[in-house]
Amino acid sequence: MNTFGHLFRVTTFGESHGPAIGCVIDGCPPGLEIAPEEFAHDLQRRATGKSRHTSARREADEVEILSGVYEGRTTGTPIALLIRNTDQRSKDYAAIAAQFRPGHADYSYWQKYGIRDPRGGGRSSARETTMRVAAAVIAKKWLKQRHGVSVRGYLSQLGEIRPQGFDWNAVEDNPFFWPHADQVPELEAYMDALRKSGDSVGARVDVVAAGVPPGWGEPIYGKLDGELASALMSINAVKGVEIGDGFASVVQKGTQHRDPITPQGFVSNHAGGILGGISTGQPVIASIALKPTSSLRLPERTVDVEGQPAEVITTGRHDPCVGIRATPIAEAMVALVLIDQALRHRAQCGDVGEVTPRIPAQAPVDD
Ligand code: EPS
Repeated sequence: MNTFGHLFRVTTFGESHGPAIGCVIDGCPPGLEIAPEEFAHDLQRRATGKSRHTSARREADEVEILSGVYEGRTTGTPIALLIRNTDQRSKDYAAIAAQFRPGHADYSYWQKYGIRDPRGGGRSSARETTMRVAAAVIAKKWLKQRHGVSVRGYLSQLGEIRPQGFDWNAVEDNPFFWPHADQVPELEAYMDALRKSGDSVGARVDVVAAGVPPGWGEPIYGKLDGELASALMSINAVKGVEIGDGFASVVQKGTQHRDPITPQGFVSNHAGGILGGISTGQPVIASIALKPTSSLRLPERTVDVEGQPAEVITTGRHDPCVGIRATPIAEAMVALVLIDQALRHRAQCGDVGEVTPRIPAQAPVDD
């Protein structure tokens, strides 16, 4: 399955070392202004080669709009976007073409299809996420213009390190998407030591969608949180998804977890902006856990395609922490779910309106 969404449907194609990657977006509302230059900001936020802490591969990631846009506006017909690959170095993968990297999709792809493109991980490469981010540039723009929704993320944990403060303004000013500027030197030193050691580490990313109106999401099988979980879990290396308090809810009492409602506003947001699979009008909050990268230069036991024991060492240009580049990707998946749910809500319930005056997201006082 390479297609995502119901009414705003995105199909991606391409491999990491193939000639190009691309996507087709079907169902985009017509009349939205969009120019090729508008893709650059988010694509550069996600790109490799931007700091010494990520893969050194350098791609221009320039989007060509092949269809669906006329005189700068979407026409409602399929939008095809293409990005040509220019910096493949496939020889790095020759030595492991007949081996499996422990912890990598090499093994499961091979067992499923009986064939794989080993160059750069082929379709299992994080390169594929480029097109999700490109498609979400359109989704984010529509969500902002039509509903005032903003979708922003940040790195909320790197290995054992957690933010000691929070400022949205800090997030875009460092290569980690870290919300506390004072800790950036600590992160740099941590990543430098990790890179020297040859090992990798996991991370956590939080995404906050503010301005989502109440009512988006479909019970029972199209729940907003269910679709967010599926969308976020489809990102390479994601091993866990939480909505709101997530797994912390396990030890909470009901009196702690519920979010009191006053006419002035919700008093807290343990629910992460979703109740019964439907948005409440509070910020939608989702978090993901990303595993440590499996492409390591440190040797490990494996087998070859014949099942014979082997030792694997991965050379090439790899991210010691894929989580560092995951913030724009997580934002993209949240935006793609939101636009799809917004269009579905409009189709079925567009005439309902807001039956009770909207409860503001934040209350000035507690209890
Ligand atoms: C990746 C391995 C590296 C990364 C790549 C993701 O690829 P290569 O070995 O071809 O340099 O550079 O990331 C990207 C190319 C990208 O645009 O995100 C992997 O194994 O997933």
